[in-house]
Amino acid sequence: MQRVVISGTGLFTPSESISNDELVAAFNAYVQQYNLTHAQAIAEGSLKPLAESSSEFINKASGIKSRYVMNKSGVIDPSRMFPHIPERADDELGIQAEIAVISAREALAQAGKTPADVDAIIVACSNMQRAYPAVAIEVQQALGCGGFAYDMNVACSSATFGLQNAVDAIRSGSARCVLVISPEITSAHLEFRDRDCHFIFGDVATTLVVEAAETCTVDGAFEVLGTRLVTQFSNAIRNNFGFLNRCDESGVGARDKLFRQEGRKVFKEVCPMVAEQILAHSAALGIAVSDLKRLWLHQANLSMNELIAKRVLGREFDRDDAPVILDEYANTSSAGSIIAFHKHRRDLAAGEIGVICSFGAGYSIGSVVVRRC
Ligand code: CO8
Repeated sequence: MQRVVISGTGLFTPSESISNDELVAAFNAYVQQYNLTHAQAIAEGSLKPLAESSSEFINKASGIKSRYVMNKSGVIDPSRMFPHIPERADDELGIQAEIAVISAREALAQAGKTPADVDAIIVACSNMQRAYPAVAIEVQQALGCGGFAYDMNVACSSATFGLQNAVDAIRSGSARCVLVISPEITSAHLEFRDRDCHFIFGDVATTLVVEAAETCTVDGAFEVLGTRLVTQFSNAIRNNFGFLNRCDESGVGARDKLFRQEGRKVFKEVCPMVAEQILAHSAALGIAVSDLKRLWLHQANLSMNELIAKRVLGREFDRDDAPVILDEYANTSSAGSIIAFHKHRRDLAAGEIGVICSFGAGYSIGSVVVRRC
């Protein structure tokens, strides 16, 4: 069977970051204004007052300390509470394609490849900025690549699902070098006026260069030993935004057209599934748990990752075993585990093994077992 490697990674990080304190100050100013505006209805009992948020809660419940965003001023303006991202003309490069291209160029340089070497691009992320043409095809043109390109969405698991598609394409011979790009502008689909989730997400773009081992020219690539995907339907993480919305005017702009979740339920249901998947996947490949050097986990919640790492590795949580980037980046949906891989893989010695694992809405879980070449 054709051996496949990940030979390069790229990361685009927005220049603007919001600390918990800044986010909470904006949120609480919004809450105070809301309660003032609706003071009469609240006093009459027909409307519930909104409760304030706190940095202590956010840090303790999630481990998140800050998040990068494409636009900070709109998010922390209490009279707006969402990013300001101006529309662009059809003949300009779109914002999602722009950040995708930046991360792709870094990944290609790291892999020692040029756009001419790439024959497939998969843009895999939670939210696409339009229905068509595919963002991936726009990226293909902007980079100057040949071959084919398409978009796919499996929420937080998009990158690992895209990675399996890339590996399968190379093994089947339909491509030799594939870019898996995750440009996540999650701030546009987050309700910053909802205390339960206003702190969760951040923006970023990542790229993986996936190619046949025989074409790889750089040191330190990671061979893909196996990929395993699983899905199980759940409404616990859901966003009803879509093209049918306009067909029922009563729902336009309603809360369910943005991200929402039952965080506790997700936590309880997903953690055991993820630990089981990593253990079963490693066992199926004949890899002992003691040989797993690193877990590059989806970055949604620190306690979640501590629990999963403990269950899989059977020892106390150590950031070296399962690197944490969510403190700085928050949940960047499909890009989270790839940022962890991008930043924390170079210290592995040749032959050492790790697992990239994503999980999220769907539910969906993707695990990819890799070995440093
Ligand atoms: N400040 C102060 N208090 C608060 C706040 C706040 N901001 N928010 C809630 N509280 C209060 C609650 O009201 C509650 O009070 P009470 O006990 O009186 O009822 C108390 O704090 C505890 O609330 P929770 O039970 O909600 O708190 P948890 O400890 O469970 O923490 C988390 C909440 C952080 C959400 C946690 O449950 C979690 O992280 N769960 C996992 C979530 C997860 O992994 N989700 C994956 C989603 S990502 C994904 O799949 C991608 C989707 C696509 C992305 C699209 C981009 C937008």
